[in-house]
Amino acid sequence: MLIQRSPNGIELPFSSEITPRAVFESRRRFIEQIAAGSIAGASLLAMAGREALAQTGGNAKLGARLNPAYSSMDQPSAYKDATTYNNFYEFGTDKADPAQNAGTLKPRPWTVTIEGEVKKPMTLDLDALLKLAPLEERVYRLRCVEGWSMVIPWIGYSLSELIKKVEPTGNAKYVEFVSLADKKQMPGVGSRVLTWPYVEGLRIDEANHPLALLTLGMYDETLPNQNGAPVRIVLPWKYGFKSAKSIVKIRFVKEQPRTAWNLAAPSEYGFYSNVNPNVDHPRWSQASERRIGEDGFLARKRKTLMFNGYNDVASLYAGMDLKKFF
Ligand SMILES: Nc1nc2c(c(=O)[nH]1)N[C@H]1C(S)=C(S)[C@@H](COP(=O)(O)O)O[C@H]1N2
Ligand SMILES: [Mo]
Repeated sequence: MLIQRSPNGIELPFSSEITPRAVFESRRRFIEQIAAGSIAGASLLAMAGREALAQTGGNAKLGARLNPAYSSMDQPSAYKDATTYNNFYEFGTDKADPAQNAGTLKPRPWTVTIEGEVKKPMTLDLDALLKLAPLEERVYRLRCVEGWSMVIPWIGYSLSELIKKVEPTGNAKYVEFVSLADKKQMPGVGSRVLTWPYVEGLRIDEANHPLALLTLGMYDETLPNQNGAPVRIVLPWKYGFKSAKSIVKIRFVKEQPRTAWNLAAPSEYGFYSNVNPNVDHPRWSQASERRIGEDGFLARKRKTLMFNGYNDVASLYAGMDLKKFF
């Protein structure tokens, strides 16, 4: 491990084990912010000595370039945390279940069928998806409605790249994402916690927002099964459950899709599910959050930000009452 001295003399560990260029670039920007005095001392202390990026899973490398314009300065979560503390109910409801049980998922061969209100419906295999647009690394915060968050360097490209290819018709008002539901590969499918398949949805303008990421990897490797291999979406301004994993179908539709969580508990899970500290979930306050990995003696609750801090998306909801459309 290389130790680099920042402009104000604080020593930061440089992880050279993985994505050296991306790590270097993000740390350099981090250092610039420290120099500018815009990062609090507390977060600096919290990251000191941590080896968040030291260990990855050994999946195929993707060689993506960091997109600094769409990346958080927050310290990325440890790969270990991001891959052992998961929600993926197709593999069980405990946080440790997906890492334990998702070995039966077969992420190759895989196809995604794009259908509905489009001029060019198509079925793409994984290689076609990997080549559809240049892969970018984007360090996004992911906020779960249960009150925890992580910071993950995802790999993919804007979902809008795919949407362009299929040419939606004027009737395409919403986009529906359907996850795989195969009992043979997924021991949790058949349990009564949710209706299967897992379905999520977006309004078409939300789906076209550049932050919406069609995701094929993380930590510069292909996705681990428990994180939704081989392809998922990541919507950093929405609660984590909107980011459907292991997608097999993308449908362009006229009507607002009935999502799995909305069907299970309509009073708890609305369609929009934008991160909003002012609207509490009936069981969990949304005002603050616990960053996974920050549970040492320096642990502190972080204030949850409107749209999870991604204010770029605010114009999508101009004029909407976000307490009503939660
Ligand atoms: N198909 C499917 N997608 C899913 C889920 C799920 O149970 N099934 N859980 C969601 C929830 S609640 C969260 S918080 C995120 C977690 O993503 P991660 O495990 O990669 O952090 O995935 C979301 N996508
Ligand atoms: Mo979640």
